[in-house]
Amino acid sequence: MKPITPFVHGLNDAAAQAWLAALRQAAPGLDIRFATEIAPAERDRVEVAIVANADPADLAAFPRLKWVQSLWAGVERILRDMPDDAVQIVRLVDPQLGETMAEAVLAWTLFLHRAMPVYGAQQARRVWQQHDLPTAAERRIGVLGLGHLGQKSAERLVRNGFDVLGWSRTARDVPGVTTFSGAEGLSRLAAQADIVVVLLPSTPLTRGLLDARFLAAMKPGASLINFARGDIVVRDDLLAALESRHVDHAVLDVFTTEPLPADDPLWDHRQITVLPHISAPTNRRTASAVVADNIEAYFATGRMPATVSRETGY
Ligand code: NDP
Ligand code: OXD
Repeated sequence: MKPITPFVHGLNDAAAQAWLAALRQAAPGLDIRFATEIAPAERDRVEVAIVANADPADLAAFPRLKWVQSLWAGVERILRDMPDDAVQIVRLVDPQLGETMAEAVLAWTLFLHRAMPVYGAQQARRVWQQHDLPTAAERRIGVLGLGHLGQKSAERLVRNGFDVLGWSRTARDVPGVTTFSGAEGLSRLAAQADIVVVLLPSTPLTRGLLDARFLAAMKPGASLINFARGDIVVRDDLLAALESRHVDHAVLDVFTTEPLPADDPLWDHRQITVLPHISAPTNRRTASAVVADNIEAYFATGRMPATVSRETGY
């Protein structure tokens, strides 16, 4: 008998159906169903659930649930919704997601490196003016967070010839990257980087981390790319730093409220590029293959994949 694996979600119907089809195709050894299709008598056979924006009350229906596999890489929401550590959380670690994020980091770093905001504004005013172009090697890019996504992004930037710095909680060794850790390391990175790329998880220690103090420590005229979570950057402090031109430009893909409300002034800010949380969209096919491998391996060996730490929040 195939292990019954509920897919518990808060997605719209079309997205839920598309995910269910992709998950079933990737995991023929599992009996994956919407939670509502699992009969009461079957519920105590469930050990693992696949979740995407799940309502914790729906998971409470499975008394022998041991772990949940999230379809997302970020876990701040699921940690908030499931504070009880009786059920372990496995987040999505998909090599394709790393490649997609690395591509986005390179694309938007090049956007800033090649002064696209400046030339875009010039075009609007029909101004023909050329600016000096530093080489990639003369441009220092600081990547905050050297995990699955940060490391691949840093490596991609190195391959493109940039001078790359990286910062993480524990000391990391990434080929070609000058790495830092700890509070002092953050200040040292901030003082040197021309572009800071944020790829940290949202945790009690990182929420509000990029505040007036951090922004003031940044190199004058540097820019910021936030592809992680909106609450890591203090919005009003960033606006003040942009206003004073200490920070030149911010590319923001993530916000404390998403979708960003239509009347939010960030939409019209000339020094801000707004993106609708698209830097690394989850690919249903590759993510489903990762999820299938994790769950099938668990039923074959009894070994759970690496779980999220409730202590560190990631
Ligand atoms: P990982 O957990 O693999 O890596 C997190 C990195 O951040 C690690 O290097 C970790 O340090 C570092 N870190 C965590 N806390 C601190 C701290 N207090 N001080 C310094 N460094 C810290 O996460 P991923 O790389 O997979 O993902 C990062 C985030 O990207 C996700 O949490 C999610 O919010 C966001 N994301 C955004 C997407 C988008 O489309 N915009 C798509 C997917 C994810 P250490 O190495 O020492 O553990
Ligand atoms: C994620 C995201 O966490 O898309 O996977 O932000």
